[in-house]
Amino acid sequence: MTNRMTRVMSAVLVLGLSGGGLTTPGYSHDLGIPHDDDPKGPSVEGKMTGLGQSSSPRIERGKSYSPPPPSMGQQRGVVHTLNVPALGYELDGDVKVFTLIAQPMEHEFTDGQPMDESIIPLMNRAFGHMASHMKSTSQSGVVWGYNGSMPGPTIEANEGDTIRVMFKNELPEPTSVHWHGLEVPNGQDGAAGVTEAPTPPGGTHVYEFTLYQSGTFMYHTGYNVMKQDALGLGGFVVVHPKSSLNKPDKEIAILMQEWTFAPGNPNPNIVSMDFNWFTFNGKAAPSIEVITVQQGDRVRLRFGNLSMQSHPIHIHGYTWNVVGTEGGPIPENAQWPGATVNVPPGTTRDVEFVAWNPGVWRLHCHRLHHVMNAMADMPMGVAPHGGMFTLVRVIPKDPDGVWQHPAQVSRKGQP
Ligand SMILES: [Cu+2]
Repeated sequence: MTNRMTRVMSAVLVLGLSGGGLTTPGYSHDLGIPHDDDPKGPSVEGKMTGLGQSSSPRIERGKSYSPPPPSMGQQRGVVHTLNVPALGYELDGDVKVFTLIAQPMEHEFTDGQPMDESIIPLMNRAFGHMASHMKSTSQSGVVWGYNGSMPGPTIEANEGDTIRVMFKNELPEPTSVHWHGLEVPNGQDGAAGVTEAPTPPGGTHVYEFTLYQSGTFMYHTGYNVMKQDALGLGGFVVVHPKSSLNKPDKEIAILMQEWTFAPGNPNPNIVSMDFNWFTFNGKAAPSIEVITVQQGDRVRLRFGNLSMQSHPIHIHGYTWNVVGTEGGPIPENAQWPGATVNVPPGTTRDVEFVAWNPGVWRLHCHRLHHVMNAMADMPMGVAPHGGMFTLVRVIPKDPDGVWQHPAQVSRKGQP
């Protein structure tokens, strides 16, 4: 925990315990974080801290949360979820067994430092007055995630697999896991209060079902959804098709969320509908990973939206095909081309393109205030910093090659 974060959290604790200021009910929502100077010692793993297994709304110091399960971070799949780990699994016979633990956590949305722009030629830099604005503000928050990650780690499996998810609730209130877009038996839907009882704090629940679809799906809380989704409880489920035709060379997943922060308050305001922070995979630019591919790669981008608004995601330099939704793959003759794909709330959109065009290209939400974020020290969206913004870097096969549009190449091939 950084000193700055410790100070922020100490302030929250003091205010929370005194019942003043920040702790309006349902807003600062009892997210206690122990101090590093707590007599019981610092918390497990630094980031995995919080309230312990209590349904009491009061802050309890010195409790800590489980470290991530040992299978975490074993990259078994092929999808790269920027800034977010994959969820490993263990096999029980043919069943892929995943462990998912819902927990409060501290999360850094951005450190505000300029992104590594070494990939951009020096002569393209901003200068003078503009350059002084290139640093964005930093922002950390107290959120709810899974296995120490917000959004949760990506679950990846194949069409036809049976998966079992061992779920544990380390939140201070009941929760459940809903499998968004997946055709599961009613009892596995995770709609707590309808198809199952919510899992209480400290409780466990086992989900098990077979995957009959392929595509990009999501998981998110199925209980007290407005609050728990707004605090970050979501992630991807990617199911690969049986067919190995047209397999992409690079697969990237990007989950979109939005937040309301008041200056100096690390607790997202979950009752506000006036969002001022916008994230890809829990990160705001300049802290979102750059997507790096080789020229000629077939690239699939999987977008998911767990926010309250649609996000039209735009790429420079390319026309992609929209090849999938949360309903699975779109038949080839029904796919549509574009350079912007709108991703409405609760949907996923897969796009694909062949990375023929070398260079460094912007990829961002085209609601332009979603690439700015509030409180960012930057001139009104001019600098490439803040919000839903990253770069696609296409490394040329031949750095000295002459730029050619594919139409030129195919024309040349004609008699
Ligand atoms: Cu947007």
